[in-house]
Amino acid sequence: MKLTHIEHLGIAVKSLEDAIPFYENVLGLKCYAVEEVAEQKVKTAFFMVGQTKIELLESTDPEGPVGKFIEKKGEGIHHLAFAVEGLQDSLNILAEKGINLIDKSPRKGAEGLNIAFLHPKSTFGVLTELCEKPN
Ligand code: CMX
Repeated sequence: MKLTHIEHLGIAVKSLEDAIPFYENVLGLKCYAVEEVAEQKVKTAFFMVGQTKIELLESTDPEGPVGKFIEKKGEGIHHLAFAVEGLQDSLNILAEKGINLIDKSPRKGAEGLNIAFLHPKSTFGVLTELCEKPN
């Protein structure tokens, strides 16, 4: 497997409207995109810090993954996403090693990336995402 960098950090918030001003006015970052990912039942807002993104996640459905997370744990760090070279090959390697894959093959995520999640029960409590830019 070849992880190249931390692609983004996902942070669950109750409201993008409430959270964005903290990142912009207090931390001095710029929100460069807001995007709804209907399949994931979230609305996302992106900020760049160096080569790493911060992805704020607001749930659009209480039964979605972020809605359930906030209900159970409250706002906070939701997932860690690594950029990887060769996503499908990496998933095959992880499956061989007995890692619990939420996605056995890549699907489309925000910003057109191919993504796949690993279950937090297999990754020491951190929901882990692997991302790859499409060719
Ligand atoms: N980080 C760490 N642990 C988490 C978690 C998270 N983000 N979300 C759930 N868990 C834990 C739960 O606390 C629970 O632990 P316990 O059994 O100890 O209580 C366990 O995982 C299973 O939780 P669950 O409630 O039974 O299962 P869920 O139905 O909530 O599903 C998960 C959990 C991770 C499988 C689901 O959220 C998922 O498939 N996530 C991947 C997709 C996703 O998160 N999309 C949103 C972001 C999209 C984007 O970035 O664009």
